[in-house]
Amino acid sequence: MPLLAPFKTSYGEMDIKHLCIVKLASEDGIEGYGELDAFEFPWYTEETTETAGLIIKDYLLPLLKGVDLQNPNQVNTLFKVFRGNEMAKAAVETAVWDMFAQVANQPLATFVGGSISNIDVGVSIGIQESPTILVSIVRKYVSEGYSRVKLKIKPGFDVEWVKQVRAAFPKLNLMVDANSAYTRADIETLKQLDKYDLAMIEQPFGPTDFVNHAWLQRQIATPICLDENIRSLEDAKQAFELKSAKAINLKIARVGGLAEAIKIAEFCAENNILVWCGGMYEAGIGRAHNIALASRAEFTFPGDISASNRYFHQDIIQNEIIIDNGKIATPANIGIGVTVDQPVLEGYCTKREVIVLD
Ligand code: OSB
Ligand code: MG
Repeated sequence: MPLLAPFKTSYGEMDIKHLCIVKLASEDGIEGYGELDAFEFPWYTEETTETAGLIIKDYLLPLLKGVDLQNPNQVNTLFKVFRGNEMAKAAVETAVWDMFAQVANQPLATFVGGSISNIDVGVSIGIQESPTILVSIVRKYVSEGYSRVKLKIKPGFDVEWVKQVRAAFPKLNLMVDANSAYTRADIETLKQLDKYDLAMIEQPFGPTDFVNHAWLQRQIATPICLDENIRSLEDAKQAFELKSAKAINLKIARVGGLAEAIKIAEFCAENNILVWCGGMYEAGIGRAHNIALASRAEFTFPGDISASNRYFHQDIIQNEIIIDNGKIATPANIGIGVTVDQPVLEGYCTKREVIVLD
């Protein structure tokens, strides 16, 4: 799916979102949908659309063969025999959750323990050429109702950009995300960013670096939020023990699915770590899964859950996700609660594979 505008992070620029949609069907006719979050290139984690597709087909789906699932949480346990590949696992696991919610005759949000029917939403804005352009883009999203704004930063595109946005919007719930672009040598820049009343600084250092994040957190007042570092509940516990972060950007796909995500959300709430729902430019199916998770009571900070039209000309679901009065309504229909627009999906489709587990 082409993105409305290229999105630039410290990793690079993206203008097309490669999608892989997983549709599971049971013998008794129940269908569940999951969306793979991996990108074309392995810059956020090691996975790509291609590698995850292969892992799903050759390793994960065979694990479900002949298993009489009683509970969607079993999938997380079954998949633990294989290391990593969290996004591939999540694409399948979330489809199983959709099926079980339908069997329970509940919206997925209710089924996963959610209770918030209108969620606050935030927007993530890519790196812009100049602070002036950035300020005008922020203004557009604020006028659309986004109640929190995240700015992507990298060295050379940071303090001045943040300074000008803060000057234009003194009260805005504002934060930055570096996607691992800084090192200890950048401490002076990071201390400068500490002056702009940011809600948090997301992932300044390397993707497996707990120690240096703790080192930085001791020197700045702004909470550090970890994204890339947190791939499991164990990682969240490690961040807590080492005091590497005060917040976690929780993405279903990065932690291997909804079961692990729920455990992490519970751990964060119990240990006073701010947890919120991140995004990966999902199309409608992944977006619906994110909304279900974010409807749980632990999610008190607006997530990177924007409307369908923030990224796409046309989403793959019939009623696109919209913002109304600054909020997104949790779908009330059973399962993921959105209906896949088959002709639109077909229109984007370049390859289809049918796998029969018998
Ligand atoms: O770091 O949170 C991130 C998108 C792709 C990969 C990593 C990240 C992001 C975003 C966009 O920030 C979030 C969204 O709006 O979906
Ligand atoms: Mg991030």
